[in-house]
Amino acid sequence: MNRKYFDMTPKPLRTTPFSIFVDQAGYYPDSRKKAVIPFECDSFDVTDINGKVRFSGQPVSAGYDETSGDNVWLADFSGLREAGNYCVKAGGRTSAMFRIGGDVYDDVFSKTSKAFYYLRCGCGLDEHHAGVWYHGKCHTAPAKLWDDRSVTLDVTGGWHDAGDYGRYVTAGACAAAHLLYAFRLFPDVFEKQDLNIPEKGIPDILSEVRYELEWFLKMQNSEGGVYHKATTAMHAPFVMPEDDTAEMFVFPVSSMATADFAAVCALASGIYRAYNKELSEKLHKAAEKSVEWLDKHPQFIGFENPEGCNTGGYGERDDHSNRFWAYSEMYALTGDLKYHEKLVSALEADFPLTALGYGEVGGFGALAYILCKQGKDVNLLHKLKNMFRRCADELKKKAGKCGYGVAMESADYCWGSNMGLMTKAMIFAITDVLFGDHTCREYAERHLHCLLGENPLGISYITGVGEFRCNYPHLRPAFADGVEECIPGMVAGGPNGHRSDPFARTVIPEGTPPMKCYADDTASYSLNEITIYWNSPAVFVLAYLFKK
Ligand code: 9MR
Ligand code: ZN
Repeated sequence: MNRKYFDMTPKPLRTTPFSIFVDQAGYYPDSRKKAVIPFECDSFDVTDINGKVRFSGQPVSAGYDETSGDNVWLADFSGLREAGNYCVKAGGRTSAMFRIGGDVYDDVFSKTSKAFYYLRCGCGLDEHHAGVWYHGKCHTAPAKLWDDRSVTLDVTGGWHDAGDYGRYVTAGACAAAHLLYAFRLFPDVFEKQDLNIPEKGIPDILSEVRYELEWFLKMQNSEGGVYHKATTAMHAPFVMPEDDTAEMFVFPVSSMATADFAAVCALASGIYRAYNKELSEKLHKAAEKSVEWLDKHPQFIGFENPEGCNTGGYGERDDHSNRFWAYSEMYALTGDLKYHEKLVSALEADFPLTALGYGEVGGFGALAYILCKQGKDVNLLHKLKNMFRRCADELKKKAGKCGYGVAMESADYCWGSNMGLMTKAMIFAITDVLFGDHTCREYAERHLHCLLGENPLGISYITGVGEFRCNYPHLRPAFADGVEECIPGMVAGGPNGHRSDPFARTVIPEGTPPMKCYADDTASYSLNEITIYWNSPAVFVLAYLFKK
């Protein structure tokens, strides 16, 4: 079967067969464990796979939850610590099967980390490493500069951004930064990880990120400016990547791409120094060249799609946070005071200092400064650290108001809401690391539980993980490969109250509570696409929670 043609006819929505909601990957033995029950009942049981009752309790009301539109009750079974497979049962209804054990996140950590390999562009995926999801070499032809078609460039490599085959520098820098900071803060959990990828010798996650870094390096021009993106003019049809043979273009330099490039190359230079000196030096020089470009071009150079192009824009309104991030990473790498001056003056602009996104990147710049070994201005250090603590405190309050224990308000359910869910969990992880506030761990776990099925749709938002999981993301190869089981480890964008595509508006009635505005259907790009920077924060959170 080769389903080459994409069918937008609404299909009946698959709905969860479960009415009690749990993390379908499971729970650590010593963690708090709470199933969410959206109906009133007097008691609940936790049964093992032979149907034997292993724990019983009384659900506690958590009141009305605005984001799901339900009254919810919590079934706390934290007292059950024995490893095994279980279900929660109440009022004649049941949850999905889940496990309790010390290794419950091994599989999902491995799959979400491996997802980047499946998105590699330009190399082809062989059966040995990709299993049934192998495919041919894609996007290998030379690209043309959009603004001067007489110039051809080699920009092969890197990861496909998402469900589309575009490659965008700011989006890639964000994903790489999540992964590199995860490695930096939790190196042990990556040292042992075996992702079955072609490269050997250094931790697999670093080989994987290197694949993206090598592509970044090709996106820098001779003056140090960095091209914003490499894509075809229009999004490809739903074909395999090797069948997307439309002409590839390289779009103009933006100051955001240049700054993010400098930042991530500087960050990577420091990390790869211990593994590959040559690469580390190459990254250092490239970063330096791009910050020089930034100095020469103090004005903001944004990006908007030119006429005749409909691929991703990733436009930003300003580049303040990007410049701050670049100077902060350069200072962290070199200790050169000229970068300290520049990062301090970049801070005169007003932007969020805990943001870990693809547009607002202030949190990465803050982390660079906080974690670096160079001399620091103590007041600035405290200010930046306390931003994370204050943010975590705010998020704890919000999480307390939500029946599912996540710091998500109605407005947070926008396009790619699962990124918000995971970057909030990152804030908890970072606050735990910086302040030793271990209460953060339980909050981060609840955010992960929500992603993995403890949500009002009872669905795991990660392909290949959980008994009832998304399987039909808006992801070209997953559609075109004819394989029923989706490429595993991909995080779906998730619920989006705005229902920002025609399919979503057709199948999800207006007024649906935002946490329920989701459909596992290829047609819905605003609910069910995948992207590298929705996967990467999940990897960060899993690395934090991972138990050795
Ligand atoms: O992730 C982006 C989301 O936050 C925006 O709301 C949306 C609309 O501008 O665009 C998303 O980014 C898409 C990008 O432009 C192209 N590749 C797929 C991305 C995910 O949908
Ligand atoms: Zn490709």
